[in-house]
Amino acid sequence: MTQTSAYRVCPLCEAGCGLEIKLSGDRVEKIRGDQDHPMSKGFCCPKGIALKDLHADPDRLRTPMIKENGSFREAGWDEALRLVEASLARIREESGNDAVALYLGNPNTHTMAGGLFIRPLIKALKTKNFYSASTVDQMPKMAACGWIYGNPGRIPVPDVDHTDLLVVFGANPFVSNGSLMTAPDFPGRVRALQARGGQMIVIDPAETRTAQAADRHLFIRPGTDVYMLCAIIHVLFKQERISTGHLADLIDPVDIADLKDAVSEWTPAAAESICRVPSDEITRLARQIAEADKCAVYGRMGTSTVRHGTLCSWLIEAVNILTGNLDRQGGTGFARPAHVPDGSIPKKGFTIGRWHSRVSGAAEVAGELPVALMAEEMETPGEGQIRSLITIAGNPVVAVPESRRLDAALAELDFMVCVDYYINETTRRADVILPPASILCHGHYDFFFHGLSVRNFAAYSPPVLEKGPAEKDKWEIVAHLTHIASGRGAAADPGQVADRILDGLADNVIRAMGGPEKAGVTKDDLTGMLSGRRGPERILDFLLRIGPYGDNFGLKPDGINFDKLAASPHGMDLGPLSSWIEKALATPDGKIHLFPRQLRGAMEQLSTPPANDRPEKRPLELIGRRHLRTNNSWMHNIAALSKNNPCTLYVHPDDAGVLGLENGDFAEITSDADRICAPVEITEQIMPGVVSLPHGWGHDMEGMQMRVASQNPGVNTNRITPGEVDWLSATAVLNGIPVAVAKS
Ligand SMILES: Nc1nc2c(c(=O)[nH]1)N[C@H]1C(S)=C(S)[C@@H](COP(=O)(O)OP(=O)(O)OC[C@H]3O[C@@H](n4cnc5c(=O)[nH]c(N)nc54)[C@H](O)[C@@H]3O)O[C@H]1N2
Ligand SMILES: Nc1nc2c(c(=O)[nH]1)N[C@H]1C(S)=C(S)[C@@H](COP(=O)(O)OP(=O)(O)OC[C@H]3O[C@@H](n4cnc5c(=O)[nH]c(N)nc54)[C@H](O)[C@@H]3O)O[C@H]1N2
Ligand code: SF4
Ligand SMILES: [Mo]
Repeated sequence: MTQTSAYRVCPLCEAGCGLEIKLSGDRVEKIRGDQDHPMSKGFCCPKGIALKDLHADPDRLRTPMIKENGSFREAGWDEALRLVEASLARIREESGNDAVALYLGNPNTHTMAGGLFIRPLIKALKTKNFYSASTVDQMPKMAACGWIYGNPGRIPVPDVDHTDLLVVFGANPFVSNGSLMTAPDFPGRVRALQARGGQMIVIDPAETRTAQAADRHLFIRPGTDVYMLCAIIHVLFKQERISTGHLADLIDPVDIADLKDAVSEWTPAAAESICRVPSDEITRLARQIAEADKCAVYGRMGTSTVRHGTLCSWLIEAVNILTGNLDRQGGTGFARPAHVPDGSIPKKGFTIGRWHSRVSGAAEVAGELPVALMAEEMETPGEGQIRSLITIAGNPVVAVPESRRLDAALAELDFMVCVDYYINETTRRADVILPPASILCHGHYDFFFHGLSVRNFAAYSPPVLEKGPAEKDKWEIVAHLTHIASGRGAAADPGQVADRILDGLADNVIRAMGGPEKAGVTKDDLTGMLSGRRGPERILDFLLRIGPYGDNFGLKPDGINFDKLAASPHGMDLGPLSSWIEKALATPDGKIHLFPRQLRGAMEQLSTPPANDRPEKRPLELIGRRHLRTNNSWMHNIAALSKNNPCTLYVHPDDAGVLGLENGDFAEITSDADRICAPVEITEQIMPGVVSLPHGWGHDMEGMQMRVASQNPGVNTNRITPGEVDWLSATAVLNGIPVAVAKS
């Protein structure tokens, strides 16, 4: 049979590597990095290669499943969707719209369905109970950027390819391949930075692969970056190193003065006593940041999912702003994605707390409530109690704190429907599972990550293989759920949801042009010019045409549109990040809000933790870690990835000595939430007083159907994560959990 090559962007992580997929007919022979992809240039990781195995995995669901008498049976789409319709209608009728909750997992951000079709579903559900993986992840950064720049989607990325000094707080891009930063082959980019005389400095309680490649690594006690960042800003002020440069006119001088006051107590010595980073190292780092011609400070999970995650995320932006590195080549900048027209983000600013969670009164942030508090909303009787859950591409039983409690709450729900590939820890609780077609059968465009790219770039990947006649595209399933939620019913045509999205976009454009008469075109004229199949592709064509590089429906013939993008199998390079802060800002006054009023109270309350805040009962602090061959919880069913990928507890030799632990011993790890056991790995790659355990494990729950994963189940670290929340951004504290460790 003749061999062909297809090209596709990998949707597994934010790096978005180009892949070359070798096919014999419709059989996938081999996957490797696409040498001609302008961003990844042939780089890919073992997970991208394993898309072949994911496609072939016999445990991956091919048809909807319905639970009957406690076990799943295969069902047709009509039957499954009708059951969803009847069940949701009954629950909403009896208990109101808030009784139906929605949880969205991480892979939604990696699909066209997630980029375009989720919003109509949320609108149709009319529920306050909307949750996602964002509140166990990046919401602190979104909230901080929302307040500073006016919109939670306006997140600057480090210009890794041009910087002289990259300072990384709490991220491990050598393993995660980058987050809120699309930079495929991050190790290669760092090598290039070092080759041009630049440096990378890493601040992390673990000596990660990123730390090992760094020019300097500073161990820091978990959860204390906020104090170190305050001390860095303290030094910048003290040594008169504030230099906002081209940003000066955009910043209120009062904000600068107030920030100076706010950090006045936080000397490097004061920070050292909490962070355990030597004060002269803090001073030296502050000076280096100030003296570097181009510097980018970047933070991720280790500065988000911690006690003061929102403050940390804000202070990192503040350092970049105060040194004039924001919106500057080699500093940090806003990507300018091809599908987001300039001016389409309203200059409204960002507010939280438009509603509150029923039980704990947590403020809504970017439309979401804290997923760490979802269980209590299920458990607590009364009006608004969650009786039903829809999950799309998520595994909250593994991803979310107090996971046993959440699992028990799921078992009590009246009805649960999951859109997912597997019967896993979460979906085993479902009444109906709706599986999308294989990843290789979907078209792809990175609606989220092109906006977080270290270089402007666009790629559309057509489906590599045709889906089967009885399979559904991801967007079709979400559109069916939207029809169900809006009362149009399970049988309604999913394409209508796509048409309605397009109609809304065209309406907006015509309105912005002063109405059809003034514009000289109608919305039908515009939509009539579109290309691509009905569904996300046509919507993408519309957005590309009105976007910053677009053909403007023919007015700019050199501009791009869907056909041009689709004719570029390796994607289109749209150039380096460039300065466009004035257009990018979405604050009502068009300024940078350096010291947002929403954060002032929290800054005032930032008190020194007591000197001995490690209670005897819980003398160690637990953090997480990622492994190159994992993708949160769901790639452990691929044999090629589950090899050499152990779920062990890292313990420093000093602590192991005190605890009498040896390599391979089983340790009991106890927190205020629960107790779990894991094998010990003694290593100097973790600082004394800190232990680490990866997340995404615990595949031994009854009723799962993931045969490979269940053979090497590991343990779910979130069983011992308490439900602590950083209220400013609704986000869970996942790192720095006080624990006791003992030989089991
Ligand atoms: N291989 C692989 N890649 C992935 C994923 C995966 O599961 N596996 N998941 C993807 C997802 S969903 C995301 S969000 C990204 C995350 O991407 P990253 O944030 O780059 O990945 P993490 O490994 O979580 O890195 C967090 C780092 O913070 C450190 N840390 C913990 N606590 C603290 C602290 O208090 N202060 C400081 N300074 N550091 C701290 C940890 O030791 C760790 O090295 O990765 C993505 N990529
Ligand atoms: N302790 C601790 N907990 C953590 C973290 C940590 O660092 N430490 N990291 C947190 C982070 S950053 C994240 S993002 C969350 C992840 O939390 P989740 O997103 O809830 O969990 P995942 O493990 O990513 O599960 C994704 C699910 O989607 C399914 N799936 C994959 N692709 C698709 C698709 O295209 N469509 C559909 N419908 N389903 C699909 C998979 O089978 C899997 O069931 O975990 C968080 N939890
Ligand atoms: S680094 Fe991320 S995008 Fe690239 S191949 Fe691996 S999983 Fe896919
Ligand atoms: Mo994440």
